[in-house]
Amino acid sequence: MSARSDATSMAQHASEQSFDVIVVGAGFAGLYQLYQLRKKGFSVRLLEAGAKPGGIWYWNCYPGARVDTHVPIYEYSMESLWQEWNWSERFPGRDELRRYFDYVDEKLDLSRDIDYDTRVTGAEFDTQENQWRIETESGPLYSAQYFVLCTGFAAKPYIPDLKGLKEFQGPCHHTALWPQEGLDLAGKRVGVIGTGASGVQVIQEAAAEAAHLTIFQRTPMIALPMQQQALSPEGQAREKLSYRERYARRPETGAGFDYTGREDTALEHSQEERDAVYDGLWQAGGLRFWAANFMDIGRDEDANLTAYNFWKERTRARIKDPALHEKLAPDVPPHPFGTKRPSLEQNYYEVFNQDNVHLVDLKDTPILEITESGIRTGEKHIDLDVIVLATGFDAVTGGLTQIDIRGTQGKTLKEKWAEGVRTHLGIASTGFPNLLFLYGPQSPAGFCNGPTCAEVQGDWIIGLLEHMRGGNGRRIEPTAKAEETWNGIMEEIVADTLLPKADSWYMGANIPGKPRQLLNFPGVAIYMDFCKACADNGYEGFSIS
Ligand code: N01
Repeated sequence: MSARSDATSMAQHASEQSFDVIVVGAGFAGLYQLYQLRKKGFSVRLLEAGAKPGGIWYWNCYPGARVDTHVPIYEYSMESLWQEWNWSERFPGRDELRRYFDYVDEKLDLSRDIDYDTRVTGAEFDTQENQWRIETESGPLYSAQYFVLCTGFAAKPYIPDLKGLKEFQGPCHHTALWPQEGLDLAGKRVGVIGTGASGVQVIQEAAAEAAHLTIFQRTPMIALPMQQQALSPEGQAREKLSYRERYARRPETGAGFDYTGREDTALEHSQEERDAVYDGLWQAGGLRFWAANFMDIGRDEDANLTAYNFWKERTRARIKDPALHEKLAPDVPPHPFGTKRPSLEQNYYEVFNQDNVHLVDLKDTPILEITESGIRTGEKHIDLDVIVLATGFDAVTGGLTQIDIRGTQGKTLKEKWAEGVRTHLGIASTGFPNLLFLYGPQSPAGFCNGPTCAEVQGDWIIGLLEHMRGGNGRRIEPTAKAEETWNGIMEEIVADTLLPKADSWYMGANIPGKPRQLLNFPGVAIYMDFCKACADNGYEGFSIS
């Protein structure tokens, strides 16, 4: 290093703020890390790109944004928090979720240790000092012994390379980059591209307000009835008697809910028996038809088809125009049911009975280009005032690889994972010492209720940091062998499921060129057994020095 760059580097270090732990992301996972680590005496700073806490619920302020996990399962299990908090609906909307985060922030006094409007852009590991040096878009530099990334699974929106997209003169927003001040759709000609969970939610709102709504669908969504309910404070006071048991059950289930999948198979039952089960799950609503269903639905195509056919019949009965039946609920499933995440809907299928709503099936008439005033398909030009890009995310890995993270082997995390993700337990990656990620690739993340994993995976990470602080070392990273073993376990799991049969974000298949692999570990309880065994065996698979 030259004398000049030496001096620059010393000056940089002098202006750095230094901590034991830097946490990135003020969603469920990051806030939990901040609160618990601070309580245990670590010096912690949380860096957040948004202006307020909430993570995904800060950014996703598009019309209709609403959680698809029921409360009280979708909240922290800390009694000091839930005793004094009540919800107005079983599946709360975005504004209420944001109020919950403000409440948590105030109760736990979190914001004093958070730097908002601070997007982390890069980080480099200093092998001499065992410190991460962290850069931000707005300028401030930080250093920390441990760098804990809680960026969530959907931190990097995906905008497809549509010809002419920049030409459009009206408002055009991705759902996760929606203007915080809102956008009035009333009386407008609105086009929505994408029919995933975000698309379904915007469509339901826009259909009620827009003069005309055009829905550009590539793949039909297999959406399930939400069965929304209003909640009263009195009802919740009664329910709270069972909260402790319900929270204790969350990590013992498949998806971190208060229910789990059945142990019997669809195919061992007669159609009548099966349909009775399906009907019960349907009426109960939420994600039960997916996550509390027969054990073979996710593994056996014949079993899967029985669930799909039940869904198809129920759904078609709601759509008046028979020509739309095949478009929205086709005879042949677009992919096995549940291999793409089902969305919850309230009146999604009735929307297509409205005169102001028009479906464009992109398989018949693809988008040719976006113009100044609308969208040209293979059939015609559609005049629009607003375009909504509900086109999803570079999910699970994108939030991590969009940060220029440089480890000890001369590679960025993005370069290391260019051919596929490798981690140990979905928590750390070889060559990136003292870097830990929560809700990340090869952990349950997309298959796990957020608050559940924030707590159980979060506690495991906190345990690891306490272990290190207890005089066991200053540097930790997985061995290459442990990564290969974990990857082998993931491959074995995916081979036993129907998941590879869909071009889903679970498989990395929604992003052109992204390696195709199962990005998340399906099964919270089993995953936590692996984590516990690792810790019980002295953090087996990690090299500590
Ligand atoms: O994204 P998606 P999302 N031309 O990837 C289409 C969670 N979430 O933001 O299916 C035309 O699911 C794409 O089509 P196809 C939830 O976990 C939760 O909706 O690839 N269309 C698809 O229809 C969810 O799974 C909540 O053929 C294009 C859509 O865009 C995850 O976030 C609410 C296209 C993308 O769907 C992601 O959901 C919202 C193109 N070039 C989100 N490219 C709740 O809690 C993509 N598409 C309720």
